[in-house]
Amino acid sequence: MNKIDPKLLSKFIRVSERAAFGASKYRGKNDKIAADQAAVDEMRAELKKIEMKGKVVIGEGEMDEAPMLFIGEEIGTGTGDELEIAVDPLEGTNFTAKNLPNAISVLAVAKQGGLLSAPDTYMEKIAVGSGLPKNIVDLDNSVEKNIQLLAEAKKTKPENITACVLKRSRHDKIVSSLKKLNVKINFIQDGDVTGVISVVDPSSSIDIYLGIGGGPEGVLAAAALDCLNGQMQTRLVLSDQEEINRAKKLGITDLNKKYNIEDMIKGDVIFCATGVTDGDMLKGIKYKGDSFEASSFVLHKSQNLSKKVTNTIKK
Ligand code: VTB
Repeated sequence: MNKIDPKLLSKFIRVSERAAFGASKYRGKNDKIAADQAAVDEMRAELKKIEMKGKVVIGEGEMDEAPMLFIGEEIGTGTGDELEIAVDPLEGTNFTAKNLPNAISVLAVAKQGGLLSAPDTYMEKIAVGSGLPKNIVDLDNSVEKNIQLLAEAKKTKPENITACVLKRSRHDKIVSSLKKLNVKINFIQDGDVTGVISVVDPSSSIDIYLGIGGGPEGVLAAAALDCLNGQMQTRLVLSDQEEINRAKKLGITDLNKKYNIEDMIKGDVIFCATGVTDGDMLKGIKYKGDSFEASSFVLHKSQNLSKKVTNTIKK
């Protein structure tokens, strides 16, 4: 495997740490736009310092919107390895604005051509943890069938399965199927990157993630699951011609393609997430005088590395 230089790992951790710090200043301030902007500014400033020929493939917006950290934006010093970066400087803008749990700053890094360039549209997602038969669940199966197959593989009954679902009316049908099977449902208000990752988190009781969320968030979660041997399948939801055109512009030709992890993430990958507010996976940013403490979840596939780190950093 063409590896990402392990020396870059601490630098990427610093990127999500600083972005989380930026967002943390707006916790409970009821201003999700300012919180997002602060995370973007910090993330961008930190990415600029890294010795790489970096390119944003998943960012804050698509090319013609020209925000900061847009798809196609070149970042880094311009020397070094060619890397692709997927960012979500603030996943959980509502959580931050209301000072609720589970806001994170997140990024993934791969070698050139390693990340699916997903448009900012919705995406169907289904994910399960490690140690299960390959392709055990499938987006084309009914919810009932997927749950039955999963329960059988886990040598248990559907009533002992816990599913994580984003609380949205578009998921009513999924929810009623789950209820019929007596599956336990863990609803989340936002933040399906954390929701999907919960299927591989040993401290969580989630067995399966189901539903429709953001496309960019899907690729970020896939990066994490790839490092932790989870399974995930996704499919873009393109609801009008404008969205179809946007997908095509990003090089997507088969609009109905079902993506497994290996279709979204190729080769080596790094994943870093830092807590903004306290959450299930991570603690939020803590202020300590002229420093702050940041807790991150860090993965690097080629090093088989998975760790939680807490660093103290000068403001
Ligand atoms: C999704 C989900 C995100 O926002 O994008 C969701 O992937 C938006 O869905 O994790 P709605 O349009 O229904 O609100 C998040 O929950 C947070 O960014």
